[in-house]
Amino acid sequence: MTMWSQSKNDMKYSFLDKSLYEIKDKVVSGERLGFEDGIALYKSNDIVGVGHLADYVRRKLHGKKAFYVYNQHLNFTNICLNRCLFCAFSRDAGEKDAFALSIDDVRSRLMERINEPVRELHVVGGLNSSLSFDYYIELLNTIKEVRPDSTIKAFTAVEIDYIAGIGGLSIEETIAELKKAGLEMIPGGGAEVMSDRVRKKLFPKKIDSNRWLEIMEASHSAGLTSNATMLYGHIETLNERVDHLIKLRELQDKTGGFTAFIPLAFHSKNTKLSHIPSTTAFDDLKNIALARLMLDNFSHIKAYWVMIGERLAQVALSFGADDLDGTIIEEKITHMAGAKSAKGLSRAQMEHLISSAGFTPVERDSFYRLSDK
Ligand code: V47
Ligand code: SF4
Repeated sequence: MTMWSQSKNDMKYSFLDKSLYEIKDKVVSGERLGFEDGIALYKSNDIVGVGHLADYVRRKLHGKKAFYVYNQHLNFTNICLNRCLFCAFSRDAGEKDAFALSIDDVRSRLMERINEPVRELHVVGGLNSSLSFDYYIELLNTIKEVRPDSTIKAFTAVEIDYIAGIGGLSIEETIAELKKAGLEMIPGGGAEVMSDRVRKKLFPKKIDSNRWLEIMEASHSAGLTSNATMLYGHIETLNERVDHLIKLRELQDKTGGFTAFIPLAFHSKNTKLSHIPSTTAFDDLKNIALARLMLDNFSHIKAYWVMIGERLAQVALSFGADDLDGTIIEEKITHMAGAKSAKGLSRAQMEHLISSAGFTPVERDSFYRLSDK
């Protein structure tokens, strides 16, 4: 049984794609969708019909509310041992625009915005062999010292695996140490597409999907919530996408520790895959809607405006998304790969995007508690 469930007559709608009627009955009665339903939804050209199903679920869960957070991104290093083929952000040590922030640099970055009501710090970086285990601890301590009232959402499962390696600790011990230093939530990156085939071709050095899931499970057991992502629009197949969503759903059944899912649209500029064209609006909306329909045990689906643009993110609110992520201030990872969206949004811009799409803006913290602004 899903988080919602109603009578079969709850939705009157004429679908152009007749195969969607069967899925509609399942959605309305709260029956879990299977692998074949996922494939049928991805293959359907009835984008409005697919969106209507997702919007039905979205409205059952959140009504007209659309969430966002006042957050700041902090990328502490772009030096990375993995050098995934889809990444325009990473550099080898010694390259001219390679960087690693000292703890003092981190402090100054935070101080630059100290008068802004930042409620969440999103902190991620590459796997940089010149940073020690103590650096990560000091990084968290410093952020907590400068911003005691903000939540630290930091280090993807890929980084946690790496930090455990340099510290010579188990994953459980590493998470306990990071938590003690101020870590409160894990971002959803690094999952990419959970397929060995894609991993071999695009990110052979990165941890595999079993390890990613294992680290997420350990984080949830330690009482940390996390997000989950899927990078789409490169060489993945529809089967691999649906399989990815089902793997996340299975772990969520076990732990309940995921907060939001964020589909990430691949941007190819300045990467080794620059021949791959941008994702289309059609596919971006499909991924939002599919996530809402397949991930029946996830509370929130984010339309990450940085990747799909502010304008499409607004439309995504009617295709299953209930969250626009955050104000961000300065985004690097996607902009280095050619994103045309703004680098940050003000609270007023965010609220305008939401209210002009017919929704009620709700400023939240990392745990979806409401703002006291
Ligand atoms: O793990 C890297 C992806 C991720 C590219 O948890 C790219 O709240 C598109 O995970 N084109 C990092 N995507 C971003 C991320 C995230 C963002 C916002 C919120 C949250 C959250 C998490 O970005 C990486 C990778 O999957 N990525 N390069 C690229 N060229
Ligand atoms: Fe490194 Fe992450 Fe970029 Fe891969 S996506 S090269 S792990 S920074």
